[in-house]
Amino acid sequence: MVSRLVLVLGDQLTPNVAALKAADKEKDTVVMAEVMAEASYVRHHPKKIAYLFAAMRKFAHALREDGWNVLYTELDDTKNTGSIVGELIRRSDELGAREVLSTEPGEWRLIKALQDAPLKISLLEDDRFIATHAEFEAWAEGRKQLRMEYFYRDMRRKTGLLMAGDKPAGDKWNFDHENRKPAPEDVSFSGPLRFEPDAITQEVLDLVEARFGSNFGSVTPFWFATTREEALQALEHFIAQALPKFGAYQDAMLNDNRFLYHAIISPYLNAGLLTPLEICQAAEKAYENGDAPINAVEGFIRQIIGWREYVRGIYFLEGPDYPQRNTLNHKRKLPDLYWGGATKMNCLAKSVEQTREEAYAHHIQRLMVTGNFGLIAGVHPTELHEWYLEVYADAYEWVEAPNTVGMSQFADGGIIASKPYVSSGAYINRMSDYCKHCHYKVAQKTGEKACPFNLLYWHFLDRHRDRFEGNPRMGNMYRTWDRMDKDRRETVLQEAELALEKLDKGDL
Ligand code: FAD
Ligand code: DLZ
Ligand code: SF4
Repeated sequence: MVSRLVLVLGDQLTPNVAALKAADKEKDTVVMAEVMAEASYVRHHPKKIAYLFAAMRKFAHALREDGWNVLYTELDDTKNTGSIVGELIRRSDELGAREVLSTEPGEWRLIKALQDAPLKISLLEDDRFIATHAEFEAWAEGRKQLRMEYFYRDMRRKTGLLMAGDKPAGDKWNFDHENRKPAPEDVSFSGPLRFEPDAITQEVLDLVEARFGSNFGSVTPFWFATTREEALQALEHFIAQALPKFGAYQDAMLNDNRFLYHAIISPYLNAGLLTPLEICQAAEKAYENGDAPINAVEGFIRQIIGWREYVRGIYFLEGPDYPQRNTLNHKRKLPDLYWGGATKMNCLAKSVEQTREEAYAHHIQRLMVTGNFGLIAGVHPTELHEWYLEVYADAYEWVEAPNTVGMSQFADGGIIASKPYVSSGAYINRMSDYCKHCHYKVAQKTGEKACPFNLLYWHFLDRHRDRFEGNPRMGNMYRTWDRMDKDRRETVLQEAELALEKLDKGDL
């Protein structure tokens, strides 16, 4: 008789996950399962499903090699019950197990399902993060504003990353003012390391194509790493070839380059193939060896021990209703262009096209193109939340929802962002070459060819005046608007309304 089952979910693929650390290799049985409930609670991008199934199968194999007893359910197994809880019940019955060890899932939905299951399940805190729940709660306690920057400094102190004693390396905590350069002419980075699918991955690709081929996104070409060894190679490749320029061009976008100097490691990090500390230590080493400048390394480390930890803290602090928040009361249905529907707006068309093909877009494409547009067009934030959760290979609610609902849509009322991330076309034009290839004219503020971002930006500010005009960081925006003559303001608002009508008809 087996005493315990050990649940390992698709985004917990490391021997260092809490449930495996607490288990006994000699006595306990690992349960892993490809199930329809997880693969279809949103219509995930086929690449995301394929990546996880391939990585799960290979991780199960590695666990067996390491001496674990693993019960693995493939999606098409005839006895597959279709859900994680169903599989735990089935395996408990089969083995006569009385207890399940599980690492806390990254989504409230699944936490609740495990808590409600008719089984004795111990939910262990997921300790793959720098900050524990208790540490984040203690940090947040009593603060009026939960600003990432202060939390980040605590994480620097806790990890010792880029610290010279109790001072930050380079005498500054944050080198952002040296970053944010516009798009470069040439990019020296050849992009992320690409891996040829082996037989296991190929089998999964066929399965996913057959079962999820109608979801948004193409399953091939498939080049993701699917093992820890490969993910480590991808990390090394980024550190050597792209990190030095990561900071400077972090916010830039290019029509014909999807990756610029980004790491493309979030799918690996979020599923457990890499750990946050090892990634940051590799970057820190590049700085110490003189291979990468402080602005790049600090900026990169801040994304991981700052933003990533911080958004997770907010997700768990705020509770299960967080993803449904809609402070600005936005109601527009998600426009078809997010699913590849025709649009003459080149920045959106290109960001969506690469999302469809790669299950990847970098932060500024997500925030300042698709996110910004959704916000100024008044799209319902829950619809955008579901879209982001579906289309990116790195998406799990704990990280996606705070980024979308909070940072990008201001739907949490300003917990994460101190002001909404809205911009006119000028920002996109400064940071990219998209506008050069666009039907619309970014310099035109009104008229047939006026960039829709220009119109909708003012429409957003005007319709939310009561909420935002007192925001000290937005005073300039309202002053500029108020300085325009009345007729011009009316024209802008009328044309913005027309643009919204066209958007709803799929004609913008
Ligand atoms: P790089 O730009 O190279 O950054 C390195 C690493 O820093 C990333 O791999 C990631 O782990 C971390 N990071 C950077 N920014 C953030 C951030 N804001 N929040 C959390 N981690 C961050 N990230 C996800 O991992 N999953 C998501 O579902 C997700 N959804 C997003 C939705 C929106 C609307 C926005 C604006 C951002 C979202 N992000 C999400 C954050 C960010 O866009 C991605 O982490 C990043 O684009 C991943 O690509 P990369 O590995 O090339 O990152
Ligand atoms: C995302 C995902 C998918 C597509 N499929 C599975 C699966 O079949 N089995 C599994 O264990 N996990 C899967 N996952 C990851 C889970 O959805 C993830 O663990 C939860 O959303 C919590 O983060
Ligand atoms: Fe986007 Fe406007 Fe530039 Fe066209 S002109 S690419 S719509 S910002």
